Amino acid sequence: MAVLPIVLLPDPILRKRAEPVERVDDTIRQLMDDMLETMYDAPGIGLAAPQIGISKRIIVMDCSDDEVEAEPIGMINPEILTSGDDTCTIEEGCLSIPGHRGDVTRPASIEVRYLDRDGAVQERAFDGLLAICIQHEIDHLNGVLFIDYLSRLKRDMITRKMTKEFRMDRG
Ligand code: GNR
Ligand code: NI
Repeated sequence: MAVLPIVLLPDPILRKRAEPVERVDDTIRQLMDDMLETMYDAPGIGLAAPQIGISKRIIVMDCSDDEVEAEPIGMINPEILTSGDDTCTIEEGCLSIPGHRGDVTRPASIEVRYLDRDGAVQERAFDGLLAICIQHEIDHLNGVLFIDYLSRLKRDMITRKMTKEFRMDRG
């Protein structure tokens, strides 16, 4: 297993639509293990493959609280089948936009179809923080970031700051 570097805004890979996985094999399973290790190391509650520079439709999450045992979930080619009518607003953050947060409103419950790490089709309903996290991660697969839901003023401010930091780090 390996902790991989996390790609930051404004890297253009974060704005690309990721490609579906055609075959779930050991390489994909290894990638999911590395993504989980990277996510736990960060630490974060979710990670999408584009965030480690790989434009494939793979996401991992763990929204269990610190007290209980880890509950890692990995999804390949996830699709939201239905969204509930109730919404939920929480302050989101993103490992690719460190130091910035903002309120985002999303459906509170969703039904998702995906392939698990054995390549088996799963259909499951989710609510609570996990439902929010899955939507945030699926957005990443579509080139969408949480700042896209904020006001233009706030989004532009965050983008400008991240771009400036990127230029400074590059020297
Ligand atoms: O670690 C994360 N926390 C978080 C908090 C609220 C809503 C979504 C998230 S996901 C984020 C990790 C991340 O950037 N995943 O793409
Ligand atoms: Ni994110």
